[in-house]
Amino acid sequence: MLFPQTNQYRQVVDLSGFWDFRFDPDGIGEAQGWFRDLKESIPIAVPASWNNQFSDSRDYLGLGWYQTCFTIPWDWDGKKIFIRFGSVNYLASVWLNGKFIGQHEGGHLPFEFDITEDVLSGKNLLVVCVDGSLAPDRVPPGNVPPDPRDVSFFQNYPASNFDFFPFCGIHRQVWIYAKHPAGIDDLIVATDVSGTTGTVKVKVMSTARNASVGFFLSGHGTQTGQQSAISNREAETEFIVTDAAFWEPGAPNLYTLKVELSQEGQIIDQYELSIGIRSISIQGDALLLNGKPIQLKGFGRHEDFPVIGRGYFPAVIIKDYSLMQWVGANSFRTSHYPYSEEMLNLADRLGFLVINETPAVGLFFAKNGLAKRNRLCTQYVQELIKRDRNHPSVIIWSLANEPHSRPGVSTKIFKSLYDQAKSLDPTRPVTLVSDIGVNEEALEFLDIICLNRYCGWYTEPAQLNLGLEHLSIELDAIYKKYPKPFILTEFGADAIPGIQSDPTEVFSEEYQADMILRYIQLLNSKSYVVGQHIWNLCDFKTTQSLHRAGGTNYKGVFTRDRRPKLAAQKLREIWFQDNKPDR
Ligand code: BDP
Repeated sequence: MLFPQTNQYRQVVDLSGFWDFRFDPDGIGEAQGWFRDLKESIPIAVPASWNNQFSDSRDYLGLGWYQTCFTIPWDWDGKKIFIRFGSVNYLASVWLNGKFIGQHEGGHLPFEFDITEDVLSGKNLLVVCVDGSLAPDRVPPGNVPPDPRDVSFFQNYPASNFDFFPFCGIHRQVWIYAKHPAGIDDLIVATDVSGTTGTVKVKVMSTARNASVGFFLSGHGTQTGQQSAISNREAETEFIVTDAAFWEPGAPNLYTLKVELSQEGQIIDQYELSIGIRSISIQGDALLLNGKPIQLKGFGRHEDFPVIGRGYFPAVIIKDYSLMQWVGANSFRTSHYPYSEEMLNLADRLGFLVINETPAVGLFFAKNGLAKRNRLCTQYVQELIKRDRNHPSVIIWSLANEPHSRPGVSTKIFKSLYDQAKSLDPTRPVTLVSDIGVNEEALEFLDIICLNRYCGWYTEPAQLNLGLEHLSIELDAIYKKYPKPFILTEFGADAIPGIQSDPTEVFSEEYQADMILRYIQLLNSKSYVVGQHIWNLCDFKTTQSLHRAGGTNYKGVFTRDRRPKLAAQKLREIWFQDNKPDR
């Protein structure tokens, strides 16, 4: 799915701004025809979560109605017109000029509708009903019947089945865009390297008849073009780039790929993409980028900031990259859902490696709702890979985070998601992030082992020596059974800023810093470990429970407003100084 762009042949209009809004706690809006005109509304900012925009809406996760008006530019006559939503959490129903045009389930991934037949030349009325409620048959799930063994310590409100606040609303931009009716529908780029030569394979999809495609690749001394005819709705080409400037952290070289679609000698559409020439592969227990072993140093993160919640906020994206650069990180995981497309565009440009995760967090395998959850997981894998497969920064797909796997049942499900990911994209390793360890049956077929561990925190609390001893034994045992590359995708401790202690004590900045440094020492001593991702880059909002003071997870090495804790300073001393590819 292509990111909208404006050029001579396609135009995008961003509908961000202040929209009209109304909560619908009793679910009466549809019966009362609110989709025809939303009365008694209040203003709301789009994009942003609704939860922190008003004084009384933080925990409201029900229905909310949005409305705005737009006018189509005069020169869009004869074009195909789409409305595209970057992310709406959780379930979006859309009406245009009183007519229902479609629905999309799942936050964090884009969706669009062809509205060519429904737009008016004058003012258009767009109404979106967002359902943010948590349910056991949604992914990620919530309001899951509690396990009777759980003590109140683990109960949370609102009852999400995951450890971040279930923000809801229109989280990313809403765009209308126009292109030629037979324009470019999609574009797939796959690159490979051999010695100093790069290969760039490009496939273009279009319904245009008697059409041809011009492919142009430029950058780093290369300027070359090729032509190919559309047949069976596709055209393909391959560039061989000698002495290519490969893409990698520290040298994120990008080329410009321009694709021009012509009919009867006339250009009817054009699309431009920044691409990086690189390969990613696994050899034994090593992860290779451009044929050379790499070590991931970085974080799990969240799209989370005061007031806007999970809303798209460009300045925070820039700030987070600058914090990651400041400590010397080279990678992150999009825990626990796909991040904005702009975040990935910048990862390409700034040279960050990304483990790209679907929104399947807190998955459980009780029969109730299982078929629906599976269907959603399949949908998310498809939507994610189609959205992000052209990014050089994306090196690994993650199918889920910490599923509550059940032997026999979950393994089959993950095998089919794994096969689906591989058939959509044979070029990247596929994983899932487990907290089960050696008994996670899916480790058998996953390409890379990803594990989350909190030894010295949730287990062996305050006993770091003992925790690290156990961790070391466990990692070796996993490697013995599954000799594959290994990434510790989460480790860390809560540190409340300003709490100091000597000797170290849980919740102090010293304990967090000490734990992180000693984990890194241990991980560096194991040859099969190819990545260390600290949980978390920044403190983030959670639901309320007895182990989340002030509804906040304090495992950030930076505070929620992006100030460094002691751990960030220490990390900079080791990662930033030691920032060369090792092994
Ligand atoms: C892990 C989860 C992560 C939590 C973290 C924690 O993957 O979402 O925030 O624990 O408890 O198990 O801090």
